[in-house]
Amino acid sequence: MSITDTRTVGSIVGGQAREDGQRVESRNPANLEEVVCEAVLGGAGTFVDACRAARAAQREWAAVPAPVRGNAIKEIGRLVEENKETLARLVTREIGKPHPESLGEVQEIVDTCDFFVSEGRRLYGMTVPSEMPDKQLFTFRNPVGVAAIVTAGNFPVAVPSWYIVPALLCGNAVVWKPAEYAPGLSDALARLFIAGGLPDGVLNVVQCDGPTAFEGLEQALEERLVDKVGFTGSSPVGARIGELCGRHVQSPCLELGGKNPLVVMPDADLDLAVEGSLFSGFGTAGQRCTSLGTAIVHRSLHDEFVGRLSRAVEEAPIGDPFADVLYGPMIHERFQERFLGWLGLIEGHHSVSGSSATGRITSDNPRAGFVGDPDAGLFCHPTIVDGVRAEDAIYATETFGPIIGVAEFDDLDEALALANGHGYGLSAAIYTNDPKSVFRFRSGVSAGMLSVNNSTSGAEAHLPFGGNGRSGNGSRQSGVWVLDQFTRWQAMNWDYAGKLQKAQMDVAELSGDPGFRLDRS
Ligand code: UN1
Repeated sequence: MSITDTRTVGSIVGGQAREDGQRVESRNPANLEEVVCEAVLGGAGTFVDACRAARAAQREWAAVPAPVRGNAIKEIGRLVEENKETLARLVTREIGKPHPESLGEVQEIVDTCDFFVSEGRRLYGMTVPSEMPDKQLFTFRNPVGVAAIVTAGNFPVAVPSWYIVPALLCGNAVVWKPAEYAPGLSDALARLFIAGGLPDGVLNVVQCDGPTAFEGLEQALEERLVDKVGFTGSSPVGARIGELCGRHVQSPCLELGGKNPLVVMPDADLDLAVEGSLFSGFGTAGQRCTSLGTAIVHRSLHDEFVGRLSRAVEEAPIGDPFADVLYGPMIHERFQERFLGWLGLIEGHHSVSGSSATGRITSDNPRAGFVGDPDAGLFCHPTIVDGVRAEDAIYATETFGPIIGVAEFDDLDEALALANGHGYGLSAAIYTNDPKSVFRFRSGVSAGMLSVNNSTSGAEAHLPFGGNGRSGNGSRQSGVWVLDQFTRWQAMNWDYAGKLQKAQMDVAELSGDPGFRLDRS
């Protein structure tokens, strides 16, 4: 059976399929006639049951030696790699990502598994000298327990793997609530994970909508069934999750929105900056948390930059995500409606360029060179808003979709003020060849991730990923940094002196005159 043979998809709780609940269809956003699968959405009770199943399975999983848990991750990575093309095709069918981007998304899971396989043979603690003789100090990483992971639909398999792979490797059990508009993908990924050798209950999947998951999480936290929450999604929902976790003295891992700046310095390679802006702003139809928000361009290059970028956007093919296009459809109707709402922010505001039309691409509101049938799916025109200033609503609003703003600056301090002023701090880019500008920008920008002469999106899978301010609470995913999300440090001291030694009080003195006395008389 192929991993994509899933006509009806339900939750997986303690290794059992749950097929009771409201039935919804998942449709191909590039061709709404095509039903990708049918999903059964569970209730808050399903979420709580999944947390119970995870709680019951976690201790035994934690007792499996970490290198053996690593072997399961190795097997999962191999299975994902073997199914790369099939899974990538499903990414394109279910959420409309252009096929090369979908392949990249699946590769990100493989890279994540590769990294954490060997982490199973590290998970290093330390041996630390004691201040007393015949005593040794140690640190150990312990699993946190049950991790509840809530993820978004724009990276329906890669971003979940950033949480689930390290969480499992560290000995936690997981309850995953994927985006309800990508159920075929979450089911396929979960089946690959389970086929990799996870015992029942170690990975549970709850297909449900956001408010239901929130209700379930509230109850599960109340019953002390969840020890860590991971959330990727919007800043307002992240704030609510942070509040809820705070009530239970927990700090969640929050990966939230962005309004990512791309600064073009006067010495920039303009072709490179235009190419980077095109990919950052319009790749995945602007539906990445790392998508370009505002290009902040030095006044001396502004007109040339806007002219070249507008031309590049005009000429870019848009449409069928299986064809060679810059971008395909919006992920889901909900994303399209929200995006069309944001377009209200620019009405009558500034000159709009990049395309003669805005809003939905249809046969009545066409785009030249569109690839495929625009009426079949959820396609939107690309929009460039010039003349953005710090006081404009669009400057501080994350507009998840194919739209970017352009602002001008005269000196680097002004560029930095524009890069930071909205309070988001996820990703930023600077185009320059001047090391002084690079390092002044690096230390001045609030973003957690920074590119020099590259786009705001496209983070590699083993560097810390995450943001500050409205973009997150400082938690980081990926690489060794995520281990601090899914383990807790335990300190141990071992005294073999055979008598009680008191820290700070029984500390041995150096014999003789220390010779360093400062005599104040
Ligand atoms: C996201 O949009 O939530 O850096 C994650 C990137 C991707 C991940 C984006 N590797 O654009």
